[in-house]
Amino acid sequence: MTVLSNLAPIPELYVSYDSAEKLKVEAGNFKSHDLTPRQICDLELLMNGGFSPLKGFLSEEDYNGVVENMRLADGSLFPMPITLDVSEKFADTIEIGEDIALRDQEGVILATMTVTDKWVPNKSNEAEKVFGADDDAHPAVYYLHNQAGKVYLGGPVTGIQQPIHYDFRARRDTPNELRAYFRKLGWRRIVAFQTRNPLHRAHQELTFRAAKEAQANLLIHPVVGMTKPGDVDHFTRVRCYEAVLDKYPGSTTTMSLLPLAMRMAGPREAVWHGIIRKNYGCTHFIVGRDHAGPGKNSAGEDFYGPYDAQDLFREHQEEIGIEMVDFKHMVYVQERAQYEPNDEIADKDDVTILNISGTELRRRLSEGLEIPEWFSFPEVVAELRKTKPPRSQQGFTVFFTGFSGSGKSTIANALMVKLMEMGGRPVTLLDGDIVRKNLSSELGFSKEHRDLNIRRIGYVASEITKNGGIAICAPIAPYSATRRAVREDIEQYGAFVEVHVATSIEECERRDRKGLYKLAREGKIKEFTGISDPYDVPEHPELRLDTENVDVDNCAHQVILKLESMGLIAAI
Ligand code: PPS
Repeated sequence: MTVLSNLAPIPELYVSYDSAEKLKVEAGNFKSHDLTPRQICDLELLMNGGFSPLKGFLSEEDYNGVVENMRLADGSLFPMPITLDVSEKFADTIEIGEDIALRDQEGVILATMTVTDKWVPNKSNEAEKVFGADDDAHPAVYYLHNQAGKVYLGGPVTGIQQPIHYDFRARRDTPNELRAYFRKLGWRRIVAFQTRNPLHRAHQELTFRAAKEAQANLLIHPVVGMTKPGDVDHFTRVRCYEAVLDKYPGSTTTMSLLPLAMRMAGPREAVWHGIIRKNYGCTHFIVGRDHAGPGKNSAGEDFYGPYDAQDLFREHQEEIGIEMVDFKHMVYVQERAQYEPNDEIADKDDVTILNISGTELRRRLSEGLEIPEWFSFPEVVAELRKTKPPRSQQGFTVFFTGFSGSGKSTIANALMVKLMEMGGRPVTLLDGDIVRKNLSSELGFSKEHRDLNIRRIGYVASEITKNGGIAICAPIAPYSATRRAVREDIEQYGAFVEVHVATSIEECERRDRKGLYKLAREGKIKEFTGISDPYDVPEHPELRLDTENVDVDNCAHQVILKLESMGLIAAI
């Protein structure tokens, strides 16, 4: 197929400046929905034409078509349900035909929507059909079941203003801005490269080759909306991309940032990415091995086959009007000191092929090990090292859990002193009793209040961890689901070391240091953990401490040894 770009402007959903000002005032009286970060990304691409032909959040009929066979009710191809999920409580207040205001997280009205549809989706069916499995290990399925509201609202959107971005403004373009840029430069064949990772030499080589093969100019089009949890943050990535841009021959290549919220939907996602790039004026699109793959499912297997995305894209490229350039797996051939496509190396047995996987790269970064020049550019490695110092310099949280009187506070204090003696990072102790005097002074011991207490401790610990400090927490934290949630909050920024202080309830009651067990037995304290309220024993803590036959100093020392074995403190 031969595609030449049609760079005429595409329709946007914005009203004119004057009308926007009026509409904004009017919309102040509408019921309003505060958009989630993902919905803000979706809205931006709806309004600027990136999701063309969509004119708003999907109606029920369009949704059913997209879920079942990747088509809107009018037959146009669209593989991803772009839906406005809301709470039941909000949905109950909305009448069909009503206009609502869509606000960002600070309350700024970005758009209005006329609600034409309101329905409760079958989320399991959506998960099966769109993502291939109803399995929470898939990040978009997890989102669907655990974060998205129960009800979907659909209807056409009227754009008032773009979401506000304060970062990298000069690098952000709407489809029409990019089309105008291509027109101005006389670019008629443009190959887009989608990425959510830093670029290393192999990527630079493959994108360069793809552009040569397609006889096209190159658009590096990284996603800066939402990517897979755990990815390198986009601030770091953009600084890395800027360093790599200099490595391409002058004026052949440009970079623009795409505010997309990825779903990691593999084959469907690839087709969606193609439609978006077509809207941005591109003629070619690079599709890799395992494009937008979400990793392993809960049975430890890949969600999609490595070439499923390429196969589905090939089927639809004519209709989208964008040609696929399939990704070459580039490897480094040491003897020839260059990158070559793996499947084109005829003398494989006679040469040394070098490759560093993503996992190996992360290991080297976290342990402060060398990253060779053949693998990446020094500027990129320097940026990555700034964001991800070795583990022994990163922040982390030690989270003690156990019954009242189990010895958590005493061991936590001893640990704090030992860590302060070592120096290097600030140490903060968030002890159960102290937190309840300060941060959570108004809370009691109902399940709801305990959860709130632990989530607050987790929030403070995650901030400390993010900023390179050591947080030591010592609450009872009786419920495993809450501990898991706190672990997830903290692991975005650093290690979470759960230590179960496994003193038995009998021993705690025998010690009864504060006299509380006696009162609990007498019914004078209600909902007392271990007596009249449950404690979920941690199944897989990083460390379990037996305090009944071991002294405090030794317990704290066991924690230090654990931290050392995890690389969190330098060897002692
Ligand atoms: S929780 O469940 O994690 O929110 O509890 P936490 O904040 O760690 O509890 C701190 C101390 O409160 C005392 N206390 C009780 N504990 C358990 N159940 C009930 N009903 C209760 N009422 C008061 C108890 O002494 C806890 O102190 P520690 O330091 O654990 O001995």
